[in-house]
Amino acid sequence: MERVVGEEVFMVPAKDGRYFGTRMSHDRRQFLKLGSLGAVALVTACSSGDADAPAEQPTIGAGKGPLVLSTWRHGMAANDKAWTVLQAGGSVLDAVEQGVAVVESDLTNRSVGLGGNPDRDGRVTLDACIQDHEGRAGAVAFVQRFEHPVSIARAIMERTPHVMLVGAGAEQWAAQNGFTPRDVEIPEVRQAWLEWLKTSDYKPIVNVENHDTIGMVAMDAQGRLAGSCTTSGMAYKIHGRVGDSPIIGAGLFVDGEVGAATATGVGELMIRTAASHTVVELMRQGRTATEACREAVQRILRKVPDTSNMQVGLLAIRKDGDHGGWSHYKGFDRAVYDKTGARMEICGFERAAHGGRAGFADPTSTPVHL
Ligand code: SD4
Repeated sequence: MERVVGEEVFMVPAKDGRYFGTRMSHDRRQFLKLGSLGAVALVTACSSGDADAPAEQPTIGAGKGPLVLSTWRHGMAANDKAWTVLQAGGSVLDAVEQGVAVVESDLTNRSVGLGGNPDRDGRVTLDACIQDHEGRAGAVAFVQRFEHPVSIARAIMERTPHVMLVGAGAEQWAAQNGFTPRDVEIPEVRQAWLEWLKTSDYKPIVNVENHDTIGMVAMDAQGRLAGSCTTSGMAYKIHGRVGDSPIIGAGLFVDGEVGAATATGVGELMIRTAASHTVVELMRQGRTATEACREAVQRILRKVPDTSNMQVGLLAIRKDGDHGGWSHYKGFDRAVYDKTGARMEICGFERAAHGGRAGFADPTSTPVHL
């Protein structure tokens, strides 16, 4: 599809609750944006009694939750759990914590939890974060021997004045606050690491596991948002390396007024570009979730010189219920759970394969700018 100059595709809610794409000129979009900006400014100024109060950016109206989205196929089991929590009346924060905890406990998973691949010193080190509707956040990085780093992250958020604890300090705090360390030795993981040591060749391979980091974003029936992200990071990384997954704004970002985004792939790329925050800010400016993810992926590809063989996958929920994802290389998919049930959806991508052209494989969203 050719790029349409001066127009963009927007997702518009239809009566049946689904979304369809419609084109809107920049002029009209700008007009609508300014219109809602004016309305917000008016309300803000009236309620505060301050005529000079700065105008807020427009917020996006609450949509039709519940909705749970997470990265890769292992997200199906995580979403199931999150959905059950929401159906039982649990909070959306409980849902995103307990959802990804299912994958953390799965010792067959080689990129999340204690079953993950080790770093180059043979140690499994874990990163995680969580963020709620109010923007409160907790994170933990470079921790060893704890099954649920996401729960430690939540405890840091709720019980300390800090956002992030790392390494030995985080482990000490966790042990003192009700978390029990656990030793896990998986012979085949150790064997693979010993094999790797023979060449010690550190090289990201696109989608080689296809069940990487789990990032989850969710919305409850009232439109409240939350997100979580947890990983054992890149296999055979340098001991001490921390990726994007526990970094608020890089691996996860939630803004209760706008939407939420999370990331998977080579974390350094997300950290350098604050990728999840970028996605949320683009949605604030009026992009659909898919458009925002795509623009953020393209920005990474523009800003970082050599991204060949490096996967980046972003997915997002907009507060009005629109959701989508985009990746650098083909192969990134997302697990979705909404009122119509649970399913996998393929995300759009920039490259089909090495040197391939951009494509679009998302049946739920409208292609833009291909
Ligand atoms: C990291 N982003 O540690 C994680 C790894 C990952 O798909 O997501 N792999 O950089």
